[in-house]
Amino acid sequence: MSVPIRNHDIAELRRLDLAHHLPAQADHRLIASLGGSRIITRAEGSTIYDGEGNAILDGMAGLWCVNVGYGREELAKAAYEQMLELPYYNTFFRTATPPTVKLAARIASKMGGHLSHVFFNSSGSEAVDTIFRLTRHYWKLKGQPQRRIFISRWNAYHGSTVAGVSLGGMKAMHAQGDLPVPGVEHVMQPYHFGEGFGEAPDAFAARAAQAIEDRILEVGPENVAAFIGEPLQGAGGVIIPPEGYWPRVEAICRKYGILLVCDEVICGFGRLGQWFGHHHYGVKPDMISMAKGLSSGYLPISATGVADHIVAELREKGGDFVHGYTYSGHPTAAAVALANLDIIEREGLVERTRDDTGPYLARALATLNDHPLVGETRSLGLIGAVEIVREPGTNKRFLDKEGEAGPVVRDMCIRNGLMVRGIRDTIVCCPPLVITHAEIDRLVSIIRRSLDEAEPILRALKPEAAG
Ligand code: PXG
Repeated sequence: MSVPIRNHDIAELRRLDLAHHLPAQADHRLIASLGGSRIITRAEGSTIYDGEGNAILDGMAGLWCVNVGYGREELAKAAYEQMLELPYYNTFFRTATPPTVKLAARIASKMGGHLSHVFFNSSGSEAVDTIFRLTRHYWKLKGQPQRRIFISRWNAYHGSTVAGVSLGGMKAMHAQGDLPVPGVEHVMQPYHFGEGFGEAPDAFAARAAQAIEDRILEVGPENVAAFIGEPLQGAGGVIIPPEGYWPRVEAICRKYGILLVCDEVICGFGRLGQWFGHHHYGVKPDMISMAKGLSSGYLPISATGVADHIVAELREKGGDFVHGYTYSGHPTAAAVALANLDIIEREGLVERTRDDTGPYLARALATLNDHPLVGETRSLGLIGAVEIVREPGTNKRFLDKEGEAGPVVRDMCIRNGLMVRGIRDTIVCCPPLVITHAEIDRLVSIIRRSLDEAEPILRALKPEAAG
């Protein structure tokens, strides 16, 4: 790389971090006790470097987003050139810019089917807010304003805004904001290992889908606007539904005339070995949200894909859809996204994930199945999970509680040079789509070593004395 390595004063940065910065989704007392955040200073390929000079294999692609890996000069050039020509203009006043229009057409060609329009936003949360507003507006235009209810799943993640948290199924997030807003119903998630252990996968898929139909009937099908779900729940712990789940969900939505919405913020742009997660599961959503891999995180940009029949309603009935953001269709972010899609196509990253690195990761993770702390490994494309349990062959957790083991193993992994997330007791990974076989081998060997090191600590855990 031609960029010189800058010498940062890391101690001073950590001091300023504590003095002035509130990092996202943080335990601020814990960060203060640690003397500030870990400062990440640079990255290349699938490796990040921190201020202490540690090289860390980025098993999370940043935050599930750096699909093309770090250090891509052509994305920097795309931003530079677009900034000189037209850094910013909006799309509010019957205006658009060249990169915005080209990106819309490019995304439409990837979505295919009856999804041929997109609405631009800057983040996944905003893309979900757009879905929330457009869904309710659509049903009003259709003369069915009572269709206001969204059905979602517990443990879903749809963002951090009021609509995102409400549609999401994270109880801790609901509790902090007195959410969800009215009109959101949550049903069981298709988490076979956690909620259907020992059950035949297809019977479990049928039961999880039936929970959706039951709730629809409970609240009245005529009141339900949409079902929303991530094709595969990422932040919830890489919950991969059994294959029979999504076709059943789609059939239920069609039966009651309910919109089907897929949140593709993590699953989009090759993560599951297809351009979009719903392509893998073979369903046809009416709206989708996408972000992260759209620009590989190089600049913030997101989009909401909208089906033709919804666009037709907007066109036919007319009137303003009074919704939009200053940065909707940001030309520089769009130019970077276009260059990012060029890379994904040119390097065949979607196909490589489907045919090569995805199956390779699955085989590599499966080698951990003999470890006494591993209850299950699973993956699809380049997203995977390792379930940590007290007794192999079971789903029993340490101290019979969730969340005792995950943070211990995660911290070991990071110390051993691998960035992963520990979600409750599930170690999850979602590496850049450019990860190599050798790096996948390293990822798995660091997880094994970290499990080995964590085992005596976990086996020594004692329940806190009562009272
Ligand atoms: N939908 C899904 C499926 C997501 O994964 C969002 C929406 C929101 O996107 P923005 O860009 O507004 O963050 C996401 C984001 C985690 C974690 O803890 C996951 C996400 C974001 C932050 C943390 O794993 N996913």
